[in-house]
Amino acid sequence: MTGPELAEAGRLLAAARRPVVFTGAGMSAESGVPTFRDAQTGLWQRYDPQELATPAAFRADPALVWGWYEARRRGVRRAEPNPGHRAVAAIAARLPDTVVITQNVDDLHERGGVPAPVRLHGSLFAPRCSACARPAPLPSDLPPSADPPEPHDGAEPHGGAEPHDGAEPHGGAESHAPEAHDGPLDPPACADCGAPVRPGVVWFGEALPSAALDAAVEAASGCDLLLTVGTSALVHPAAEIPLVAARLGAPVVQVNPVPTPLDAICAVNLRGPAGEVLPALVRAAWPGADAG
Ligand code: BV8
Ligand code: ZN
Repeated sequence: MTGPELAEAGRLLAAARRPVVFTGAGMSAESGVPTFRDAQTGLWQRYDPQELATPAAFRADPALVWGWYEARRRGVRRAEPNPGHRAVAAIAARLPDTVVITQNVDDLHERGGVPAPVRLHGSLFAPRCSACARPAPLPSDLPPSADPPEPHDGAEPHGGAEPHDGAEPHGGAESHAPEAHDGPLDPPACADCGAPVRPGVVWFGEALPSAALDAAVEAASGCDLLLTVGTSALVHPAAEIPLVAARLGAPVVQVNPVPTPLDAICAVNLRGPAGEVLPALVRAAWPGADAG
């Protein structure tokens, strides 16, 4: 990507001291993590994500919803941060007052070099009890001494037993049970109260974590540039964060291959994929810089 828009966006970034980088699912698209707009795959294509991501869906069918999140968590585990994630880390490394705010529940910002993004919608890696909110271990993180997963085809438990599908034994319990199973999966029970464990994400109809929302509004209110990357800006209250920055006079630069409701408030709209545009933007701001 080149051209006057990129040069202008580069100028705005080079002049910034307190930038906010606000990201959505498009940020991780080039890492192979489907966006909410993308069609779901396999069993899940029968379901609308906005219906599955609700307390009502979990109450109605905990195994279906837990299975969906386990499938997404496995997908993210197999994914790698893309050059866009690394460019965001390069901006934060160069400008220490950068605040990264994400709607994503994957951990690719952290793995891409941004240690503590503000997480508006939670994480796939922070399960907790659906009743007492006690943090729960990730199924795959169960210590080896924990009782082995239920044999699901009458074969011996996995540890040391014959491979159950004739193939080489997979490495470790995690890659076994969850890998083989891409459907409904009973959520573990809370070690304290026995209630089902739920994913540590914010479901539709649920309030955002107040600390994260407050930190996001504060950062957007005090920023001197807001970079919005890969969001359709349709989910609230997250979609209001770029508006807070614009209302207080900060320039907003958007990275998205297609127009969104944010176009009108943006000083510059960079039409392209984050994995290509963000490294180019870092180089436009700081020629010769390592874009991560
Ligand atoms: C609440 C976690 C009340 C779970 C998520 C005001 C107006 C209208 C509706 C509402 C409103 N206020 C509240 C609502 C209701 C609702 C809402 O916003 N509904 C929408 C759909 C109309 N909001 C809520 O329910 C919120 N809670 O309001 O609670 C309350 C208050 C107090 C007390 C009690 C209750 C909670 C919302 C959070 C829901 N959880 N995620 C999970 O992930 O499973 S939202 C989830 O969807 C994501 O986190 C993300 O936020 C959203 C998806 O949006 P995007 O990230 O933007 O992704 P999308 O797929 O849409 O678009 C991708 C974009 O990337 C596209 O533009 C595409 O062009 C672009 N792209 C693609 N490839 C690339 C790219 N860009 C760059 N590079 C590429 N390569
Ligand atoms: Zn509990």
